[in-house]
Amino acid sequence: MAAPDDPRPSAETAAPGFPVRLWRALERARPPGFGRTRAWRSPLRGPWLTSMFGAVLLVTLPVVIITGLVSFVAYAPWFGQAFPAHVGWLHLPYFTWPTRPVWLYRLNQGVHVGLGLVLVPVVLAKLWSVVPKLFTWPPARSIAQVLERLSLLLLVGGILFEIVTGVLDIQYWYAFPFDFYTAHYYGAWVFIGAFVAHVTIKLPRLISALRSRSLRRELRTSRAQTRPELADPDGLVAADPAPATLSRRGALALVGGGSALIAVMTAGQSIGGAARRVALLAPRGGYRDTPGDFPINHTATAAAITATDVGAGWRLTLAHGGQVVQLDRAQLLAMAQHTAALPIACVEGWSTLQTWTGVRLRDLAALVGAAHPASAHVQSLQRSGAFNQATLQFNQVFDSDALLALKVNGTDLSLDHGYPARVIVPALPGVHNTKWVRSIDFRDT
Ligand SMILES: Nc1nc2c(c(=O)[nH]1)N[C@H]1C(S)=C(S)[C@@H](COP(=O)(O)O)O[C@H]1N2
Ligand SMILES: [Mo]
Repeated sequence: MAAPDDPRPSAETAAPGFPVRLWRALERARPPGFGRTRAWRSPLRGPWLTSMFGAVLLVTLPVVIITGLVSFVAYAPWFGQAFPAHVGWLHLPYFTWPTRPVWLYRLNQGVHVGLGLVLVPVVLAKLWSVVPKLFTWPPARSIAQVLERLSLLLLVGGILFEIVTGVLDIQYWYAFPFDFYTAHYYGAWVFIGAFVAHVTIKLPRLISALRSRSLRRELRTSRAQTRPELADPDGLVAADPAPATLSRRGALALVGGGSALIAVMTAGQSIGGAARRVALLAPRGGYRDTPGDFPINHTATAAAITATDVGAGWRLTLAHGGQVVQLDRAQLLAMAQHTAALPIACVEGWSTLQTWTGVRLRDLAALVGAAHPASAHVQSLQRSGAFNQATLQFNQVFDSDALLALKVNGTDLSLDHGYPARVIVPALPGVHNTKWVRSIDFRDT
C-alpha cells in the first residue's frame, strides 16, 4: 500500500468509487512490465523536463501543421488534383494560390519537411520523458482518465504515424499498402484533434511546471549536482530514482544536437548550393546544383518517354473552345523568348533554383484567342502515372514569368528535365510543372 501522503499514483491504489471487482480483475490481467513504477528510475524525468520539450513542440508543431495544410491548398484542390482529391470540409479555407513571391511554395515545403524532420528528436525525447505513464496499471481509474488516455493514444500514434509516413515518402520507400498522401492527410487531422485537446488540458500544467525551475540554473548544473524534481501528482518523477548519469543540461544538449545534426543533413536539399553536398539524409541531396546537374525527380525512363515521342514528329497542341493550333519546337523557338530564374520546389521538401527560357504561357493562350481563361489543362506525353497532367489557375497562366520552358541555363532541356518543353510557373508546387508537354487546353470556365 502506498503511504497516504504519497501523491504518486501507484498500481496498488484505486480511486474512490472505482469498482473493486473490476480493479481486482485488472490486477490479474496486468501484462508483464506494466504497473511497475519502480522500473523507471531516471532522475531526469519530471514535469519540468517534459514541459521543456512540450514548450518547444507547442511553438513549432503548429508551423508544421499549417504548412502541411497550406500545401494542400497550393495544389489547387478545386481542380480535383490534390492528394487526396476529396476531403469534404476537412481543409483550410480555400484561396487562389499566388505566384508571388516566387519562393513561396519553396519556403512552405522546405519548412514543412525540414522542421518536421528536425523535430523528430524532440518528439522522441518528450515520449521518453513520459514513457512510464504509458505503462501504468490499471490502465485507468476513472472515466476521465479513460478519455485522457484515449486522446494520448491518438496523440502519440498520430505523430508517430505522420513521422513514419512522411519520412518513407521523402525517401521513396512505399513500404505500406495504402496511398501515402491520403494516409498522411487524414492522419494529420487525427493528430491535430488530439494535439488541440492535449494542449487545452495540459497548458496550465505546462506553465506551472516551467515556472518550477529556472532554465538558467539548469544550464549551470553539472551531472554530479543533478537531483530529481519534486514528486508530482502526474507521477512523472521516479519513485526510486537512480543516480544521474546525465545532467538536464546534457539531456537538452543531446536532443538539441540531434536536431541540429538533422538540420545540417537535410537543409541543403532546400537551400541548395554548397549545403546540398552535406545533405546526406536527403535523397535529392547528392546533386551539385550546377546548370547541368540539378535534381531530377522522375526520369524519362521511369516515365516511359521514348525517343520517337520527343523526336522531329513532336507537336505542341494548343486548344481553346473550338480553336486548335499545333506548333513544332522550331516554331516555338521562333516566338518571343522570355528568361526567368525560378525554383522547382517539390512537395517532398527539396528545391532548386534554375534559369529557364521559353515562351510565355499567356503568349500561347493568345495564339488560340484565350484572353481570359479560367484555367489551363496541361497534358504530358507520359501515358501513365498521377503526375502526367496538371490544371493551372488563371494567375498561373498570366504571370509574366509563367513559361513553357524550352531551355534551362542557356541550353536545351535535357530529356530527364522535360525535353522538348515543360511548364515552369512561379511558386507552383513542383509536381504541376509538367514535363514532356503534349498539349495545353485553355478553359473559360
Ligand atoms: N510528365 C511529368 N512531369 C512531371 C513529373 C512527372 O513524373 N511526369 N514529376 C513532377 C514533379 S513531382 C516534380 S517535383 C518536378 C521535378 O522536375 P525535375 O525532374 O526537372 O527536377 O517535375 C514534375 N513534372
Ligand atoms: Mo514533386
